[in-house]
Amino acid sequence: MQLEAYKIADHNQKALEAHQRKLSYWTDEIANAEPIIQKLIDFQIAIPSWALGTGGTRFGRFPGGGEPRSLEEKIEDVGLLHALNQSSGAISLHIPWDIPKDGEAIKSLAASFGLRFDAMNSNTFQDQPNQQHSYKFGSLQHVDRAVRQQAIDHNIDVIKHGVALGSTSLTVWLSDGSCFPGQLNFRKAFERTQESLQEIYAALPDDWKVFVEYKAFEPNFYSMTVGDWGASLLFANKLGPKAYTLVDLGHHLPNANIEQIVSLLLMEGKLGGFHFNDSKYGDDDLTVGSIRPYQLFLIFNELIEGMDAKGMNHATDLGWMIDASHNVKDPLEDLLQSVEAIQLAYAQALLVDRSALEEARDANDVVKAQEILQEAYRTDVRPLVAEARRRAGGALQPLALFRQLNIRQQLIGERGLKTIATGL
Ligand code: AOS
Ligand code: ZN
Ligand code: ZN
Ligand code: ZN
Repeated sequence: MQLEAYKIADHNQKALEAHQRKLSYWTDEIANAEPIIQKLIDFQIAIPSWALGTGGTRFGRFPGGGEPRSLEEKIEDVGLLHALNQSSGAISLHIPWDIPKDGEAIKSLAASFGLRFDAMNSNTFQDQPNQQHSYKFGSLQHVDRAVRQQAIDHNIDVIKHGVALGSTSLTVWLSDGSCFPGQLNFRKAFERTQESLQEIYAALPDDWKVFVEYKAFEPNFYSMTVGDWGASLLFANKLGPKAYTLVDLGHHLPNANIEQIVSLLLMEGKLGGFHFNDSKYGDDDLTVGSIRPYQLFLIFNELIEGMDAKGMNHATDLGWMIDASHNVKDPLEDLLQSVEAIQLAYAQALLVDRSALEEARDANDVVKAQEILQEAYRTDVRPLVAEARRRAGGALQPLALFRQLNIRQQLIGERGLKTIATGL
């Protein structure tokens, strides 16, 4: 289904008066409201194809109905999100879950919804039917050259699919590692992984980037070969200028200072992109901003500081993506919440008075520094974010409109109650 523009216009018309009252504070009192609104309009967050279905856990799966049955329907779902919020203008595909049968047709379908293709994701953490070698003991790190070659070839194949769709980046997340002490020679595993990545790197087109995603644990529980930002940065540095580190918010050991990691990676010019989600315990992949919104704000604070210091373009110079998947919410409602949480944190971080903060730091005024950050964090920026959406042609209240229009019921009507999206 496609969301007709008049439905959004009707909704906005009804909500306009109340919205303008809230917005007037901004336009009257805040000098830099306009540039913030423009930055919010420009900022787009890619939706991963695997977040469009209800995620499973290792204990069970409870699909909610009307889930996309094909790549075409996944694109349609992201098109719906984008029509509602005008901030989800890209989709990130996963091979082999989303192999396009006809690249040109898929590309023009996406374009009809105003979508482009973000990073392509390879998969060497599962064995596929008819696959010759197993990844049980790793892929790019494997002791057997033939297994490594199979994984390398797969990644190169993913790049080819991406080229056909106009994507310009590859995300490599490896489950490689070991479950028990003694199982793996860490150094040799690293070196083999490095060699394999080098071959993938060599196949990258000129304008492509490769993102090396790290993860502290799971599915391997003793060691992960790309286990932290240190390992990822080592790989990225050895590979060359097209290789970057990718930060997934759920991939750290408990209480890690992610904002500091972000700051240092930016300093090194090696931060490539983000997988946004939230968590309390591990790689929980919960809705962005649902557990630790202050951390999210602090991360954006460092992102803006570091990107501005390098003259980077917020909207285009890093890969912004959600990576979430869970089993109790409507996936589309959840994604609307996640995108909004990201925009709120971004807007709040844009409000930080940076020169005052530097002054407070130089004066060792710890209290002042904290006040400056929390002043921004405690500001209600929802009217600004809504205004950015409205100006871009989206809905003032995307979630409310999604419910009013009974979109899920319509999708169930079209697709059926018992559909399962391919993915995690
Ligand atoms: C796995 O934990 C990583 O977060 C991956 O980025 C992602 O979830 C996976 O690639 C989906 O296939
Ligand atoms: Zn991830
Ligand atoms: Zn993950
Ligand atoms: Zn995750």
